[in-house]
Amino acid sequence: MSLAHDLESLAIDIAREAGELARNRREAGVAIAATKSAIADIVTEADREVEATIRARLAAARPDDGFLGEETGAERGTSGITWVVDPIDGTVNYAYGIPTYSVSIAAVRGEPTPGEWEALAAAVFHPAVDEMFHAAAGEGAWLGGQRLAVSAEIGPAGALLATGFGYDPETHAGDLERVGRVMPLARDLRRGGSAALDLSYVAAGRLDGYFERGLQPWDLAAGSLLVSEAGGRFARGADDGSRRSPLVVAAAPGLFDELAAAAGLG
Ligand code: LIP
Repeated sequence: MSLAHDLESLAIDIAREAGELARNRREAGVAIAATKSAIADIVTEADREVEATIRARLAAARPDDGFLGEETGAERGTSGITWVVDPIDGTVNYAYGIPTYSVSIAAVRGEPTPGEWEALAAAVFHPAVDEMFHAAAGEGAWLGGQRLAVSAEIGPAGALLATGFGYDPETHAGDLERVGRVMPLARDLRRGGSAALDLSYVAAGRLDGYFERGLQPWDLAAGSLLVSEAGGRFARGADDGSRRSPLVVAAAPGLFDELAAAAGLG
């Protein structure tokens, strides 16, 4: 078996265990532990517990690997492999009891920076519906045992798109202006609240395209590999020196260029 396949298997096992822990904590009741970049950017005690569980399992299995997690930050390893982890992607949904949240785990080689890393393996687990999206580099994208492919074509009514909005209210005007530019391409727009699931749905052909500005590496690391392994295109704009991370666009090949241009991917 390839290294990518072995990393994928480990990611799947840990994502499932972590997702079941997150679901159990949700059923027992969720406490907001703190706010982060903005008052709307919350972290729950479950986020912290789930990330600690993932980190411990990875350290036990592959002690020389690095780690980059949403809640506990970065730790360099010596193996050249770094795990990029969002323990609960869709934290606000999770806190409100909306079941659209996921565990996102990716293994990358090289500098753990989007655009510089080589993504090797991905697992995105959606506990509420027991769906495991996974991929190993060069070995396709899968939902369980079903091979995934992005939309083959965009229907006559237009594209089904998804996006998201930043935690900082100051960013909403620009985000809404971007939606206005993109809507002529769309039959409709979804705002699910988990970037990892949005990207997984592009890979599965459940969405034709996705665009959002402000994502962190852990939001997109696994989902971007799923999209590319499912025959889709994923791109992240250049850093403009602002606090806000660049726009990302993911779509089926037939839609990507038009969506990227309308969304303003520089
Ligand atoms: C979330 C993303 C979502 C975005 C939210 C937030 P988190 O990640 O998955 O797409 O719109 O603002 O960044 O914070 O729940 O891990």
